Amino acid sequence: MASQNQPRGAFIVLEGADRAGKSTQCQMLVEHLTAKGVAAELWRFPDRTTAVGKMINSYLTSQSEIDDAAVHLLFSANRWEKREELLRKLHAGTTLVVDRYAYSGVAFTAAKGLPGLDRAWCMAPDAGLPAPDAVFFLSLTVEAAEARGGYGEERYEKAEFQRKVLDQFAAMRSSSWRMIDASQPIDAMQRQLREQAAVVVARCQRGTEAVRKL
Ligand code: Z5A
Ligand code: MG
Repeated sequence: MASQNQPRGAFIVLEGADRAGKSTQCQMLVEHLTAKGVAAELWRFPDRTTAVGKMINSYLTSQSEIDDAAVHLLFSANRWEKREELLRKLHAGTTLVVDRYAYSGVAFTAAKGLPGLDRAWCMAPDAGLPAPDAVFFLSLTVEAAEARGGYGEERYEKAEFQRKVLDQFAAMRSSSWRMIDASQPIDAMQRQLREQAAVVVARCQRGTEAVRKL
């Protein structure tokens, strides 16, 4: 394992409201970084390609029912199963731009308001996972998200539930999160992200940053 004093890739997470443009912005950011000569990859959670991810996909698309606690643990397991590869990539110098991470995990389960599944319980299984070097939170109201052609067909894509998810994100928000106003045009958001991502990438390339843990 590389020491903390070696240059490495940056671990950048985009979180935020549904339809805020996370996938659009992640894709654009990776293309931009690559064009600038920065080794960069786009990752997303859930990663629906793994065996665990396939169970999650089946749940999200309502093809299967899974107990709420159990599916929460599956979302977390989906991150744990990618942990080694994630660290290997970072230490090999690849910047990872990640579409959703553990914060979505906590927000979506805690928003269910189920007895015993409070935020502290929801955060526990992710403790020890690599922590991102930066979290960019794309902020958008439910009304604005609905104006973008409405929500999709998946399990959580309903306005009332999305309001609860946004409340959970707000309760988790830390001063280190960078807030991006997602009601702006796509290009304006991307400009902000590029500027802020460049700082994080440069910091990690200097080799002074250890990968922290959640
Ligand atoms: N989940 C969980 O429960 N637990 C976990 O641990 C994790 C996730 C990690 C995965 O959904 C679901 O799993 C999610 C949380 C839960 N459930 N929900 N709901 P996903 O990430 O696969 O969802 P998605 O299909 O990618 O949708 P999204 O993330 O909500 O959308 P987005 O990525 O933020 O937006 P987009 O796809 O880039 O753009 C949406 C539309 O808006 C599209 O037509 C764009 O062209 C348009 N758009 C984008 N930006 C703009 C701007 N700036 N202006 C106007 N229009 C725009
Ligand atoms: Mg998306």
